[in-house]
Parts: sequence; C-alpha cells; structure tokens
Amino acid sequence: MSSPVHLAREGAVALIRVDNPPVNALGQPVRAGLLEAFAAAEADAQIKVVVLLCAGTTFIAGADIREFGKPPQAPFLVDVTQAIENFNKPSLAVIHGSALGGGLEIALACHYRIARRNARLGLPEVNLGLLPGAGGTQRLPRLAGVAVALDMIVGGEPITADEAERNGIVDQVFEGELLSAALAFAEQLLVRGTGPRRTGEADVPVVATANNASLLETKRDEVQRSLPGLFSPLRCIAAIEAATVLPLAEGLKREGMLFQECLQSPQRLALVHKFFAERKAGKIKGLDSAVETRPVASVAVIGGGTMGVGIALSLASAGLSVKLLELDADRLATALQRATDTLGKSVRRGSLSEQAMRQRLALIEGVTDYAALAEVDLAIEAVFEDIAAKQAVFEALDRVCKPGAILASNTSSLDLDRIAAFTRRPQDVVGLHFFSPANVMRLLEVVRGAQTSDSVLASAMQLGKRLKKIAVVVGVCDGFVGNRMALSYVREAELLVQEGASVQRVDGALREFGMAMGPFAMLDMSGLDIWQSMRQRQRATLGAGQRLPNLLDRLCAVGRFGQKSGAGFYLYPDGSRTPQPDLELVELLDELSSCPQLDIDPQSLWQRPLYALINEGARILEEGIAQRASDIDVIFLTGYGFPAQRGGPMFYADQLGLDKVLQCIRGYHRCFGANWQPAPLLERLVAEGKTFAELDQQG
Ligand code: 3H9
Repeated sequence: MSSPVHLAREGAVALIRVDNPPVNALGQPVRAGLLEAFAAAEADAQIKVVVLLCAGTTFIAGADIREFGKPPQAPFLVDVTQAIENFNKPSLAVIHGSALGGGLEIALACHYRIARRNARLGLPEVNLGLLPGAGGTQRLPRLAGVAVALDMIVGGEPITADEAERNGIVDQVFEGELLSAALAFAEQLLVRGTGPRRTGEADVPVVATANNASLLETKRDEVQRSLPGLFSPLRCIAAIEAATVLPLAEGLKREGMLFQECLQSPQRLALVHKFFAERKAGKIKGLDSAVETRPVASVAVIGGGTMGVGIALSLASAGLSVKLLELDADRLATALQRATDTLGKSVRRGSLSEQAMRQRLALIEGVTDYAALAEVDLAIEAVFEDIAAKQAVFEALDRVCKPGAILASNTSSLDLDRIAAFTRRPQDVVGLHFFSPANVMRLLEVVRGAQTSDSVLASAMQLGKRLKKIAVVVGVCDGFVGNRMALSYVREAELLVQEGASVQRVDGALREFGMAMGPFAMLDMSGLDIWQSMRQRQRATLGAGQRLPNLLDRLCAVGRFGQKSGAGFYLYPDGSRTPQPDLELVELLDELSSCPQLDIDPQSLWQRPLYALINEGARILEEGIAQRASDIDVIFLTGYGFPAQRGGPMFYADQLGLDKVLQCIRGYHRCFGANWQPAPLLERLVAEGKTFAELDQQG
C-alpha cells in the first residue's frame, strides 16, 4: 500500500504532502509517513527548509477518530509532534481548510505556520470527551497565552486564521494558492538563514504568574457551574495548568496521563458515537447517490408566527431570499417586527453585527398575496397545527407555485400523506419539522411521505446542511420520531406526578440525569396545547388496558398553556421565562388526580420516563419510522436536550445492557399494565444477545 505522505523537492525546499482523504486524519500510516518524510528531509544535505502541506480540501483535521478504543499502534502522535519539533531544519506548516485537534498539534510542533484566510484552527477534542493529547495543551499556552488556550481547548470552538494571527498562533495569513504562498515564505526563511524556532523552548511569557492561576480558577468555577457532570473539561484545565508550572517534557507527561483518563471514560465513547451518528444521519438508505437535487434560491414561508419567523430568519442567515406570507397587512407588520426584535436581541447580546442584521432583514420580504409565491423554489408552511388550516395552505400553494417547486410542511405531528393529498403533486411534498426557536435549534426532522420523490428528499437534506442544521430523515406517524417518543416520556413523568411525586422532584431527577431541562419545564416552554392535541389523538387510538394521564388536559382546560399564558406546570409571572413552583398546583393536582398515591422510589423518577422513551424508540425503529437507532440518538441529542455525554437514549440503553432494560420494562409491565408492553424488537434483540448498535451495523 502506498504511503499517504509524499516527499518532493523544490530546490532547497522539501515539500511533505499528506494525502489521506477525506480529511487527512492522522491514522497510523500518516503518522509513520510523517516521521519517515521528516527524517528523509533532515538526512538530505541539499534540503534547507521543510514545508508540510495537505492535498484536498483541508489541512489535517485531527487524529483518526475511528482508532480510539482500538489497540494503540506506534508511532504515537505525541512522539511524532515531539520529533517534528526536534528536527534541526526549520519547518513550516501551510494550513488551509481546517487544522483541528492533532492536525493543529502537528502545526504547533512545526517551527513556523501560515494559514489561508478562510482556514479554521481549533482543538475540539473536548467535544469528543478528550483533551489534546499530542502537546496541544503545552504548546498553545506557550504561544498564545493561558486565556486563549483555555477558550480554545475548553470551549472546543475553532478560530479564524485572522484570530490565530492576532494571537501569535500563525505567522502570516495568505490568500490564494497554497504552494506559491508556501514557497514564498520558505524563500524568506532561506534568505534570512532562519533556523528552527521551537515552541517548547520558547520563553513562556505567562508561566506561573498569579494572573494565570486566577484565569485557571475562574475557568474551573465556570465549568463546574455550566457543564456539571462532564469529565474532560476539568482535565483540559488541569493539563493547561501543567504548562504554566512544568517544563515541556514533564508537561507532556502530565497531558498524556490526563488524555488516557479521558480515553478510558464512558463519556468519550458516547461523544464519539454522537460524532459519527450525526454524520451517518445525512445518509439516506435506498437513495441513489446520483439523484439530482433541485436548486433552492428563493423560499416562501407561510405564517408569520414564532415558528414561521424563526424559519424565515434561519433561511435568511444562510443567504436565501424569503417571502414571508401573512393573511393581512396588520399580521404581516407584527411578523416583520418580530423578526426585527429577534435579531435586535442578538445584536444587543453582541452575537450579531448591525450590518449582518440589516443584511438578513433585507432578504425577508413581507407579502399578503399567494400570487407573489409563483416563482419560489420552495414553500414552507408554518401555520398552526390544524388539518383544515393546512389544507387551505396546500391547495393555494398547489394553485400558484411553479412546477417543480418543493412544497414543505412544518407540521410537528400531523399526517404528511394527508397533507400531500391536498395537492396534485404529492411527489413534491416533504415535511420540514423545525424545532423552536427555529433560527437557533440545530435539529431538522425531514419527513419522507409515501410519495415524496427522491430528488425532493435529497434537496431537503441539502437545505438542512446549508442552514447548518442536523437533518434526520423520519417516516410518517403521529409526532414523527421526536414528539412521538417524547409523548411516552412525558406520559410517565405526568403519571409519576399523579401518583404523588412533585413536578419539581421529577424535573429535578431528570436534570440530575443530565437533561437540559425537566419534562414539565419543557412542556411549559413548548406550549401545553400542542401536546394536548397529540394526546387527544392518542386517546382515540388507545389499546386495551393502556392509560394516559389527564393532568396536562386539565391544566389546558383552566387556561394554563405554559410559558405563553403565564402558567402551566409552573408559574411565569410578568412574562418571565424562569419556572417558579406553584404551591396552588399541589391542591389542583390533589383534586384532579384519581390515581392511588404511591411511595415512589427516587430511581423511578428518572428511570420510568427514560425507559418509556427507549421502549417507544424500539417500536419506531421496528416500524421503519427511523432509519437507524443512531438517528434517534441524534434527534434527542440535538432537539430534546438529551445529555451528549450519554450518547442518546438508544446508545444509553446499549450501555446499560438491553437485557437489564428489558427486565426493568417487564417489571413495570407487571406493575403498571399495558403501557409497558415491551417492544417486540427489544425482546428480539435480547433473545439474540444483540445491541441497537449491532442492528444499525447490519444496515
Ligand atoms: C484528536 O485529534 C486527538 C489528538 O489531540 C490526540 C491524539 C493522541 N477521523 O464532517 P464531515 C470523516 S481528536 C476520522 O461530514 P465536513 C467523517 O466521519 C480529533 N474520520 O465533513 C466523514 O466520513 P463519511 C480532533 C473523520 O466537511 C468525512 O470525514 N478533530 C475525522 O462537514 C467527512 O466529514 C476533530 O474533532 C477524523 N478526525 O467537516 C475534527 N473527521 O464521509 C472532526 C472527519 O464516511 N472533524 N472524518 O461520513 C470535523 O470537525 C469535520 O469533519 C471537518 C469537515 C470540519 C473536518
């Protein structure tokens, strides 16, 4: 097998080129090839400068993530970076695309660095439950200072080439062609006779100052407060701290020990699962990869409520021009004002510039007549969840939109096939289920109707990518994947309350598990009426012996719809969004509850909602509503605040052991009846000794 690292000579310059598509990851052959190429360049007396660059669309994007957890193979990355730094001839890393993780660590070990202006540089290991383990925690603070290192390593977000230059991480930013920029910089080194400049030997302007100690302490407090339960961020800080008090060699040892701790952590397994699951979600089974997508440049959004405006803003942020349709001028003015207010808040927070706000708003044109939508490439309906309202919209779109336009519904639960049947072109209809706030949330459920054409489906997935969302294909059923599963989850949470647990205890137990918010706070935030209408449809099709709670319905009956009405399971006085316990709710619950009050053990408080989620997930998988278990994980990780370090409900179930999960579900079945009928797929997997992950692999 030929090496993915090639060495060529251009006069006195050695060009070492890594060519390992798709992202030049540092698998064993690349590590070995790098050592070999650098050694050959050093041994060649004609060579005076070594240039490292990459083929394809990017510099090295990091260690090969697929190798983690497998038996390690020499040479190790930390030895490669150390060897590169120690070479006796000056070396230059030429960065384009992304220099991430081990990729940036290789660049930091080189003596000089230049980066193309649109390149991104980062140490995102923390997102995989790791820390930079090839010298990044030791070299970056030496180059850029502790504050920058803490931001980049604990935050995990890449920075731009300009920011990298400002912080001393790169020596020069260039535009245009790689090789000529590389040779021009190498020429300067040659002319000046500049030798190696080793980061590890550099004066460390920041070592051991009181300022560093306080920066580290502040970051530690921040992490403990905002990322409780996460394993690697505190270890990232400990490794950076080592750089401030130890010489390089000892710091590298400390970094290595901390890296190994992270590597062994179950959180690393879950976060790596998340990484690959997100990428797998974009692959649609049975879809011809050569299928042509339809061009989407102009989009209509029908309905200027919170959802419609959020969708319009999301489209505009990707540079798409939007026609926002409302029924009359007054409603349109309110909708456009909502768009301005939403972006205005981002400007005040400092997350958006005035100019970007103006550009985005200029892309949104308000209209009140369907005739204005004749030429759009895509129309997204975002009116309220009522089938008659959807019918009116889709009949109108069918009348006015040009042939080939994609007609999408943002329904969160209604039957997409019924909606498609309101048109004479069901093949052009697809579901685009955005999550609120649509301009912020990363999840997009792409609903594939019975007749949705492959090209429409592929175009919808492409749009998701363009909007920087994680798009997941789901099939048609009430609530699709996310809301249908969440309905089982909130059913158990409510039943627990009806049986005597308090709203706060149940929410607290699930937050303790790691959920971003408890089920009742989530219900209040999304609006109880939406859940009530799903619940009502569920009631109509309830199987023998199944039972549903009635608290949510009764709260709706007394006008408590959640945050938007100032009260739901919690109180929200004066428009506040922070849930406040309602002491009177206890009396209301006593009055409403017909269940016997049980002595609820603390474990049930989180286990019942979560196991209900897993059991329903198994049904959804068996019905083919989700393509794979990992897609379900992605939906809950990106749309429902499931803790990333637990990998999603199906991954979590695999980790617990499906036999144990089934045993517990059987126990609940005996105790609570038909709601807990174990999913046949779960029974089958346990009988065969398999996991959801193995089922995914079978494809
Ligand atoms: C590390 O470096 C540890 C060290 O500190 C210490 C070690 C001792 N490995 O995302 P895309 C695949 S930890 C293996 O769709 P994009 C990906 O699965 C690493 N495979 O493209 C996909 O495969 P497929 C730190 C990888 O253009 C294909 O490449 N680095 C890796 O949207 C395309 O990926 C990171 O965490 C990898 N490192 O985005 C960076 N990276 O086609 C992780 C990607 O079969 N990578 N693949 O589905 C990224 O952030 C993005 O992939 C990147 C490109 C921005 C590079």
